[in-house]
Amino acid sequence: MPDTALPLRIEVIDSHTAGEPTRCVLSGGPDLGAGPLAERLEKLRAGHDVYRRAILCEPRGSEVLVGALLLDPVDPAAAAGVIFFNNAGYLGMCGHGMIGVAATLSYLGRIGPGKHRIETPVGDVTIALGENDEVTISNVASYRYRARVPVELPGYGMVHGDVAWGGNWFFLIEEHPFTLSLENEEQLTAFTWQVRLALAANGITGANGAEIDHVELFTAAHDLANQSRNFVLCPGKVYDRSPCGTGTSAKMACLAADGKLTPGQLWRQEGILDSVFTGRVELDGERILPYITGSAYVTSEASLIFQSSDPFRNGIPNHDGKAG
Ligand code: PYC
Repeated sequence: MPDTALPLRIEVIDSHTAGEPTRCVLSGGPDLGAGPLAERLEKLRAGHDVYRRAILCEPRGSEVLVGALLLDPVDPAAAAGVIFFNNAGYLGMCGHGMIGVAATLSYLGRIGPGKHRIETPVGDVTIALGENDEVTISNVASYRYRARVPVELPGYGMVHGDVAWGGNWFFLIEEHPFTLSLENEEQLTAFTWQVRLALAANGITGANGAEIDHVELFTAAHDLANQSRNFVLCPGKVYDRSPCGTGTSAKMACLAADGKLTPGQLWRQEGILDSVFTGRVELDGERILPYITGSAYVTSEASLIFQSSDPFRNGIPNHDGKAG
Protein backbone atom coordinates (compact mmCIF):
# COMPACT_ATOMS: atom_id res chain seq x y z
CA MET A 1 0.00 0.00 0.00
CA PRO A 2 1.47 3.41 -0.91
CA ASP A 3 2.29 5.80 1.92
CA THR A 4 -0.27 8.29 0.68
CA ALA A 5 -2.99 5.94 1.97
CA LEU A 6 -2.40 7.32 5.49
CA PRO A 7 -4.73 10.20 6.24
CA LEU A 8 -3.29 13.43 7.64
CA ARG A 9 -4.96 12.88 11.01
CA ILE A 10 -6.00 9.88 13.14
CA GLU A 11 -7.97 10.42 16.35
CA VAL A 12 -6.89 8.34 19.34
CA ILE A 13 -7.53 8.00 23.05
CA ASP A 14 -4.78 6.56 25.22
CA SER A 15 -5.36 4.79 28.51
CA HIS A 16 -3.48 2.47 30.80
CA THR A 17 -4.70 -0.67 32.51
CA ALA A 18 -2.69 -1.67 35.58
CA GLY A 19 0.23 0.26 34.04
CA GLU A 20 0.03 -1.22 30.51
CA PRO A 21 -0.97 1.33 27.86
CA THR A 22 -3.65 1.00 25.16
CA ARG A 23 -4.15 3.37 22.22
CA CYS A 24 -7.75 3.27 20.94
CA VAL A 25 -8.06 4.39 17.33
CA LEU A 26 -11.39 6.18 17.00
CA SER A 27 -11.34 7.34 13.39
CA GLY A 28 -9.08 7.63 10.37
CA GLY A 29 -8.47 3.87 10.04
CA PRO A 30 -8.63 2.07 6.66
CA ASP A 31 -11.81 0.72 5.05
CA LEU A 32 -11.88 -2.99 6.00
CA GLY A 33 -15.48 -3.68 4.93
CA ALA A 34 -18.19 -5.01 7.21
CA GLY A 35 -17.26 -8.71 7.39
CA PRO A 36 -16.39 -10.77 10.47
CA LEU A 37 -13.58 -9.32 12.58
CA ALA A 38 -11.21 -12.20 11.67
CA GLU A 39 -11.68 -11.34 7.98
CA ARG A 40 -11.12 -7.63 8.64
CA LEU A 41 -7.94 -8.44 10.58
CA GLU A 42 -6.57 -10.32 7.53
CA LYS A 43 -7.39 -7.32 5.30
CA LEU A 44 -5.61 -4.99 7.73
CA ARG A 45 -2.57 -7.26 7.93
CA ALA A 46 -2.33 -7.87 4.17
CA GLY A 47 -3.14 -4.46 2.78
CA HIS A 48 -2.85 -1.75 5.41
CA ASP A 49 -0.07 -2.72 7.81
CA VAL A 50 1.33 0.81 7.46
CA TYR A 51 -1.46 1.97 9.82
CA ARG A 52 -0.22 -0.31 12.57
CA ARG A 53 3.38 0.84 12.18
CA ALA A 54 2.55 4.52 11.88
CA ILE A 55 0.19 4.53 14.89
CA LEU A 56 2.13 2.24 17.22
CA CYS A 57 5.83 2.41 16.41
CA GLU A 58 8.12 5.33 17.20
CA PRO A 59 8.07 8.31 16.82
CA ARG A 60 4.30 8.49 17.56
CA GLY A 61 4.14 5.34 19.65
CA SER A 62 6.49 3.02 21.49
CA GLU A 63 7.18 -0.68 21.76
CA VAL A 64 5.08 -0.96 24.94
CA LEU A 65 1.85 0.41 23.41
CA VAL A 66 -0.98 -1.88 22.33
CA GLY A 67 -3.32 -0.50 19.67
CA ALA A 68 -7.07 -1.11 19.56
CA LEU A 69 -8.76 -0.25 16.27
CA LEU A 70 -12.43 0.43 17.03
CA LEU A 71 -14.77 -0.75 14.28
CA ASP A 72 -18.49 -1.11 13.68
CA PRO A 73 -19.60 -4.57 14.85
CA VAL A 74 -21.14 -7.11 12.47
CA ASP A 75 -24.09 -7.50 14.86
CA PRO A 76 -25.62 -4.09 15.57
CA ALA A 77 -26.55 -5.35 19.05
CA ALA A 78 -22.83 -5.45 19.95
CA ALA A 79 -21.23 -2.24 21.27
CA ALA A 80 -18.19 -2.34 18.95
CA GLY A 81 -15.71 -4.48 17.08
CA VAL A 82 -12.00 -4.25 17.90
CA ILE A 83 -8.70 -5.42 16.40
CA PHE A 84 -5.65 -5.33 18.69
CA PHE A 85 -2.11 -4.79 17.42
CA ASN A 86 1.35 -3.96 18.72
CA ASN A 87 4.84 -3.02 17.53
CA ALA A 88 5.38 -6.51 16.11
CA GLY A 89 2.02 -7.50 14.62
CA TYR A 90 -1.54 -8.40 15.64
CA LEU A 91 -3.07 -9.94 18.77
CA GLY A 92 -6.09 -12.27 18.83
CA MET A 93 -7.40 -10.76 22.05
CA CYS A 94 -5.91 -8.50 24.65
CA GLY A 95 -7.23 -8.48 28.22
CA HIS A 96 -5.69 -5.24 29.45
CA GLY A 97 -6.52 -3.71 26.07
CA MET A 98 -10.18 -4.72 26.35
CA ILE A 99 -10.38 -3.12 29.81
CA GLY A 100 -8.82 0.00 28.22
CA VAL A 101 -11.42 -0.12 25.42
CA ALA A 102 -14.18 -0.32 28.05
CA ALA A 103 -12.78 2.69 29.94
CA THR A 104 -12.46 4.62 26.66
CA LEU A 105 -16.01 3.84 25.48
CA SER A 106 -17.27 4.86 28.92
CA TYR A 107 -15.21 8.09 28.83
CA LEU A 108 -16.75 8.89 25.43
CA GLY A 109 -20.23 8.20 26.81
CA ARG A 110 -20.74 5.41 24.28
CA ILE A 111 -21.48 2.83 26.97
CA GLY A 112 -22.89 3.06 30.50
CA PRO A 113 -22.89 0.74 33.52
CA GLY A 114 -23.85 -2.87 32.72
CA LYS A 115 -22.81 -5.47 30.16
CA HIS A 116 -21.78 -4.87 26.56
CA ARG A 117 -20.65 -7.27 23.86
CA ILE A 118 -17.51 -6.55 21.82
CA GLU A 119 -16.54 -8.53 18.71
CA THR A 120 -12.89 -9.55 18.24
CA PRO A 121 -11.11 -11.69 15.62
CA VAL A 122 -11.05 -14.65 18.05
CA GLY A 123 -14.64 -14.40 19.30
CA ASP A 124 -17.01 -12.21 21.26
CA VAL A 125 -16.06 -10.79 24.64
CA THR A 126 -18.40 -9.20 27.17
CA ILE A 127 -17.37 -6.14 29.15
CA ALA A 128 -19.18 -5.19 32.34
CA LEU A 129 -18.70 -1.70 33.75
CA GLY A 130 -18.84 -1.79 37.52
CA GLU A 131 -18.29 0.75 40.26
CA ASN A 132 -15.04 2.61 41.06
CA ASP A 133 -13.65 2.29 37.50
CA GLU A 134 -13.79 -1.50 37.68
CA VAL A 135 -14.29 -3.43 34.46
CA THR A 136 -14.89 -7.18 34.22
CA ILE A 137 -14.34 -8.89 30.91
CA SER A 138 -15.60 -12.36 30.11
CA ASN A 139 -12.82 -13.53 27.84
CA VAL A 140 -12.93 -16.15 25.08
CA ALA A 141 -13.03 -19.82 26.16
CA SER A 142 -9.54 -20.83 27.28
CA TYR A 143 -7.80 -24.18 27.68
CA ARG A 144 -4.54 -25.97 28.36
CA TYR A 145 -3.30 -27.62 25.21
CA ARG A 146 -0.21 -29.46 26.54
CA ALA A 147 1.15 -29.93 30.07
CA ARG A 148 4.79 -29.84 31.22
CA VAL A 149 6.41 -29.64 27.80
CA PRO A 150 10.24 -29.84 27.94
CA VAL A 151 12.34 -27.42 25.93
CA GLU A 152 16.15 -27.25 25.89
CA LEU A 153 17.47 -23.68 26.18
CA PRO A 154 21.01 -22.94 25.07
CA GLY A 155 22.84 -21.49 28.09
CA TYR A 156 20.07 -22.38 30.56
CA GLY A 157 19.39 -26.11 30.23
CA MET A 158 16.03 -27.89 30.25
CA VAL A 159 12.90 -25.90 31.06
CA HIS A 160 9.32 -27.19 31.37
CA GLY A 161 6.13 -25.29 30.67
CA ASP A 162 2.45 -25.65 29.84
CA VAL A 163 1.06 -24.54 26.49
CA ALA A 164 -2.31 -22.81 26.91
CA TRP A 165 -4.74 -20.59 24.99
CA GLY A 166 -6.24 -17.52 26.66
CA GLY A 167 -7.03 -15.52 23.51
CA ASN A 168 -3.29 -15.67 22.62
CA TRP A 169 -0.89 -18.63 22.88
CA PHE A 170 1.22 -18.85 26.04
CA PHE A 171 4.08 -20.96 27.37
CA LEU A 172 3.70 -20.91 31.18
CA ILE A 173 6.72 -21.66 33.35
CA GLU A 174 6.55 -22.31 37.11
CA GLU A 175 10.07 -23.70 37.66
CA HIS A 176 12.83 -21.16 36.98
CA PRO A 177 15.64 -19.58 38.99
CA PHE A 178 14.53 -15.93 38.73
CA THR A 179 13.20 -13.34 41.13
CA LEU A 180 10.31 -11.58 39.41
CA SER A 181 11.14 -7.95 40.12
CA LEU A 182 11.45 -4.93 37.90
CA GLU A 183 15.16 -4.57 38.56
CA ASN A 184 15.67 -7.98 36.87
CA GLU A 185 13.78 -6.92 33.77
CA GLU A 186 16.73 -7.35 31.39
CA GLN A 187 17.52 -10.83 32.71
CA LEU A 188 13.85 -11.86 32.58
CA THR A 189 13.44 -10.52 29.06
CA ALA A 190 16.60 -12.32 27.87
CA PHE A 191 15.42 -15.62 29.37
CA THR A 192 11.84 -15.48 28.12
CA TRP A 193 13.03 -14.41 24.66
CA GLN A 194 15.33 -17.46 24.57
CA VAL A 195 12.31 -19.59 25.48
CA ARG A 196 10.31 -18.08 22.64
CA LEU A 197 13.13 -18.75 20.15
CA ALA A 198 13.64 -22.31 21.44
CA LEU A 199 9.90 -23.07 21.11
CA ALA A 200 10.00 -21.98 17.48
CA ALA A 201 13.28 -23.83 16.79
CA ASN A 202 11.88 -27.05 18.29
CA GLY A 203 8.52 -26.85 16.52
CA ILE A 204 6.60 -26.47 19.81
CA THR A 205 3.36 -24.71 18.92
CA GLY A 206 -0.22 -24.15 19.96
CA ALA A 207 -3.10 -26.00 18.27
CA ASN A 208 -2.94 -26.26 14.46
CA GLY A 209 0.70 -25.19 14.44
CA ALA A 210 -0.05 -21.74 15.86
CA GLU A 211 3.02 -19.82 17.01
CA ILE A 212 3.40 -19.43 20.79
CA ASP A 213 4.22 -15.73 21.03
CA HIS A 214 3.78 -15.03 24.76
CA VAL A 215 5.98 -16.49 27.53
CA GLU A 216 4.89 -16.24 31.16
CA LEU A 217 6.90 -16.85 34.35
CA PHE A 218 5.30 -17.31 37.78
CA THR A 219 6.39 -17.07 41.38
CA ALA A 220 4.83 -16.49 44.79
CA ALA A 221 3.02 -13.16 45.14
CA HIS A 222 4.71 -10.32 47.03
CA ASP A 223 1.37 -9.34 48.56
CA LEU A 224 -0.16 -12.19 50.56
CA ALA A 225 -3.62 -11.09 49.38
CA ASN A 226 -2.66 -12.35 45.92
CA GLN A 227 -2.26 -15.94 44.72
CA SER A 228 0.63 -15.50 42.28
CA ARG A 229 3.01 -13.03 40.62
CA ASN A 230 3.94 -13.08 36.93
CA PHE A 231 6.25 -11.69 34.28
CA VAL A 232 4.89 -11.86 30.75
CA LEU A 233 6.93 -11.36 27.59
CA CYS A 234 4.80 -10.08 24.71
CA PRO A 235 5.47 -10.75 21.00
CA GLY A 236 7.41 -7.51 20.38
CA LYS A 237 10.05 -8.49 23.01
CA VAL A 238 8.61 -6.17 25.66
CA TYR A 239 7.14 -7.18 28.98
CA ASP A 240 3.54 -6.60 29.93
CA ARG A 241 3.31 -3.93 32.62
CA SER A 242 -0.05 -5.40 33.67
CA PRO A 243 -0.66 -8.96 34.93
CA CYS A 244 -1.89 -9.76 31.35
CA GLY A 245 -5.56 -10.59 30.89
CA THR A 246 -5.10 -13.31 28.29
CA GLY A 247 -2.11 -14.66 30.27
CA THR A 248 -4.20 -14.82 33.43
CA SER A 249 -6.91 -16.62 31.45
CA ALA A 250 -4.31 -19.15 30.22
CA LYS A 251 -3.01 -19.55 33.78
CA MET A 252 -6.50 -20.20 35.15
CA ALA A 253 -7.09 -22.78 32.39
CA CYS A 254 -3.99 -24.66 33.60
CA LEU A 255 -5.04 -24.39 37.24
CA ALA A 256 -8.54 -25.64 36.44
CA ALA A 257 -7.10 -28.54 34.41
CA ASP A 258 -5.01 -29.50 37.48
CA GLY A 259 -8.05 -29.23 39.78
CA LYS A 260 -6.43 -26.27 41.58
CA LEU A 261 -9.08 -23.68 40.70
CA THR A 262 -12.77 -24.33 41.02
CA PRO A 263 -15.63 -22.30 39.49
CA GLY A 264 -16.19 -19.06 41.36
CA GLN A 265 -12.93 -19.24 43.33
CA LEU A 266 -11.00 -15.95 43.03
CA TRP A 267 -7.51 -15.85 41.52
CA ARG A 268 -5.67 -12.59 42.22
CA GLN A 269 -2.83 -12.34 39.71
CA GLU A 270 -0.12 -9.83 40.59
CA GLY A 271 2.01 -8.42 37.77
CA ILE A 272 5.59 -7.14 37.71
CA LEU A 273 4.46 -3.62 38.79
CA ASP A 274 2.47 -5.10 41.73
CA SER A 275 -0.80 -4.24 39.98
CA VAL A 276 -3.48 -6.93 40.14
CA PHE A 277 -6.17 -8.55 37.97
CA THR A 278 -8.80 -10.60 39.77
CA GLY A 279 -9.88 -13.69 37.87
CA ARG A 280 -12.46 -16.42 38.22
CA VAL A 281 -13.75 -19.15 35.93
CA GLU A 282 -16.83 -21.01 34.85
CA LEU A 283 -16.44 -24.43 33.30
CA ASP A 284 -17.38 -25.09 29.68
CA GLY A 285 -16.68 -28.79 29.07
CA GLU A 286 -12.91 -29.18 28.74
CA ARG A 287 -12.47 -25.42 28.60
CA ILE A 288 -12.93 -22.55 31.01
CA LEU A 289 -14.78 -19.29 30.58
CA PRO A 290 -12.47 -16.75 32.24
CA TYR A 291 -13.58 -13.53 33.90
CA ILE A 292 -10.94 -10.85 34.50
CA THR A 293 -11.51 -7.72 36.58
CA GLY A 294 -9.25 -4.65 36.47
CA SER A 295 -9.29 -0.88 36.07
CA ALA A 296 -8.13 1.44 33.32
CA TYR A 297 -7.64 5.20 33.21
CA VAL A 298 -7.71 7.55 30.22
CA THR A 299 -4.40 9.38 29.88
CA SER A 300 -4.76 11.39 26.67
CA GLU A 301 -7.09 12.34 23.86
CA ALA A 302 -5.13 13.30 20.76
CA SER A 303 -4.85 13.64 17.00
CA LEU A 304 -1.90 11.83 15.46
CA ILE A 305 -0.63 13.93 12.55
CA PHE A 306 1.04 12.43 9.45
CA GLN A 307 2.66 15.22 7.44
CA SER A 308 3.48 14.17 3.88
CA SER A 309 7.05 15.52 4.16
CA ASP A 310 7.81 13.59 7.39
CA PRO A 311 10.45 10.92 6.64
CA PHE A 312 9.16 8.90 9.62
CA ARG A 313 5.51 9.27 8.69
CA ASN A 314 5.12 5.46 8.53
CA GLY A 315 6.97 4.76 11.80
CA ILE A 316 10.59 3.91 12.51
CA PRO A 317 11.60 0.32 11.65
CA ASN A 318 12.60 -2.03 14.47
CA HIS A 319 16.27 -2.63 15.24
CA ASP A 320 16.23 -5.71 12.99
CA GLY A 321 15.42 -3.42 10.04
CA LYS A 322 11.91 -4.83 9.68
CA ALA A 323 9.22 -2.20 9.86
CA GLY A 324 7.40 -3.21 12.98
O1 PYC B 1 -3.63 -8.24 28.79
O2 PYC B 1 -4.01 -9.89 27.40
C1 PYC B 1 -3.36 -8.93 27.78
C2 PYC B 1 -2.17 -8.54 26.99
C3 PYC B 1 -1.63 -9.20 25.92
C4 PYC B 1 -0.52 -8.46 25.51
C5 PYC B 1 -0.40 -7.38 26.34
N1 PYC B 1 -1.42 -7.46 27.25
